[in-house]
Amino acid sequence: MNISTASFKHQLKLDIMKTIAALIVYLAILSGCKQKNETSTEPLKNPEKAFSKNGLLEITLEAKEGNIQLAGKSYTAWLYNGSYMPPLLHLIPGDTLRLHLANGLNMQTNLHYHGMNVSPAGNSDNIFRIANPGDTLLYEVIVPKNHDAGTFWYHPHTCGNSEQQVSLGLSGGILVEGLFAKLPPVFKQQKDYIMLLKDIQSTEDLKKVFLCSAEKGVKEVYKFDSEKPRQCTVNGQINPFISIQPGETQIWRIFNVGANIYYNIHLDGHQLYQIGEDGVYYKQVKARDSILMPPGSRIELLVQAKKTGEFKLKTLAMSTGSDGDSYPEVILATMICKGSSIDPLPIPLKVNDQLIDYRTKTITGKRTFRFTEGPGVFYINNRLFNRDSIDTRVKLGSIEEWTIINASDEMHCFHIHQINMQVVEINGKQIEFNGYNDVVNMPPKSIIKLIMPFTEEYMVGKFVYHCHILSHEDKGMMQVIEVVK
Ligand SMILES: [Cu+2]
Repeated sequence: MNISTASFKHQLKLDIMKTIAALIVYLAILSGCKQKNETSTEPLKNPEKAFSKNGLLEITLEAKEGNIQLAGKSYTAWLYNGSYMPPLLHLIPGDTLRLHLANGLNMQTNLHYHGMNVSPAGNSDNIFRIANPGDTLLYEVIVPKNHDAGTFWYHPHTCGNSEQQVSLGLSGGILVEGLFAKLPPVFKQQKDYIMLLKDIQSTEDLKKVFLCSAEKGVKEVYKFDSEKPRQCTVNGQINPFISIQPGETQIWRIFNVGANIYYNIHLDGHQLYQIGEDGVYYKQVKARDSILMPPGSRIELLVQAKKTGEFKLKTLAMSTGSDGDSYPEVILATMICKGSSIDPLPIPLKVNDQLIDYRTKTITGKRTFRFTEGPGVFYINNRLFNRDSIDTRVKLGSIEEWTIINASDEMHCFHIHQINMQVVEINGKQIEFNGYNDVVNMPPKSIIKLIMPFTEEYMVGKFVYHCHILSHEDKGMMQVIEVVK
C-alpha cells in the first residue's frame, strides 16, 4: 500500500473514531434525564399527606398499572392508588403503621420502609414476605418512641424485580415528625416543601420482556431500557416553580426515590444550608454549594433567598465512573424570588445534640465487604444474592467496624436496612462526626470504614444490606444479615 492510501485510511480511521466518540457522548447524555423547556409554569405542590390518628395510621396502597400525563405526553406507569405521587405517610414516634398492600400487578411485589429504625421481623419491615398478584399483604410497623425525626420512603423490595418496579413509579415518601423541636420556634412559620425526585421513561422506550413461572405461566411485563432517556420530575411535576421573597427562609426536604439515578443538587446563586440527611438531623449545619444524592438518599435544607430574580434548582452534570453512567445537567425546579424584602432569620449553627459518636465506644468486631462486578453481575465478597443464605450473623449489642471496598470503576452505594451507620474514614481520611447515614456513596476504587451499632432490641431478625443502585441489587449485589440475641 502506498503512503497516500495509508494516510487516507489513517484519516478515515480517525474520522470514524471521532464519530464514535461523539455518538458515545451523545448516548451518555441521553441516558440521563432529558432537559425540557426552561420555562416554569406551575407552582410546586407538596404531596398529599396521610396522618395518623390516636397513634395509628391505617392505609391501603394498591399497586397497579396506569397512565400518567407529563407535559402533554402519556407515560405507562406503575402507581399506588392510581397516583404517580402517592400519599406521604406522616408518622409520629410511637405510632403504628397498618398498611394493606394490594397487588394489582401481574408480578410479585412487597414493601420496604427505607431508612426506618423498625423491626425486620413478622409483618413489620420484612422484605422476605411477598404479595402474589391479586393478594393483599398487611404490614404492621411500630415506630419506636425514640425514632429519629426526618425523611424516609417506601418502595418494593422483591428479589430481582426492584429496579423495574421503582423505575415505573412505585415509591412514596415517609416523614417522621419532630424537625420543629430541633429548630428555633420561628421556623415553624416558614414554608416547608417536600420534593420527591422521580424519573420515568416514555412508553415507546419501554422494553417488553416475558416472565415465566410454574404457577402463573408466561406473562409479558415492562422493563426499562437503561440506554433510553428518562424524564425527571419533582413531585410528579416538570420544572415547577417555588415562590419566595427576598430574605425569606424556607425548608426544603429532597428525596431521591428513583431506581438508579444520581443527583448533584445545586441552587443557582445560593448556598444550601444542610441540616440533615437520610432521616437524621446533623450535629452542625453545613453550608454547601452542591450536594451529591446517591439513589435512596434524602437531604434536608434551609434555603434563604438572597435577592429578587429566578434561580434554577438543578442537578449538575456528573459521572459515576468509567464503567458507570453519565448524567447531564437538568433543571429540576425554579425558585422565583420577588416581592418585599424580609429580614433574614439567623441560620442555626447546630440542630441535633442527641447523637452518639460511636468512635468513643468499644468495637466488638470487624468485617470486610468487597464490591466487584463482572459482565451483567454484581458481587459482594464474590457472592451473588441468595435469599436462603445468611451471609453475616451479628449478636445484638455488638458495635462493629465494617470496611467496604469498591474494587470496581464505577460508584456503588451501600445501604443497610434497620440501622444507621457512622462513616468514619474514606480512603484513609478521617471523617468529622456530624451524623449518620443509611446510604453511603462508594466512589470508584475506594475504601470506606463504617461503625455499625447493632444495639437496639428491634433490630433482631433477618434483613439485608446491598447496593442501592437497584439494577446492581437485582443482579446480585445484596446479602442477608441476621441479628441474634
Ligand atoms: Cu452498585
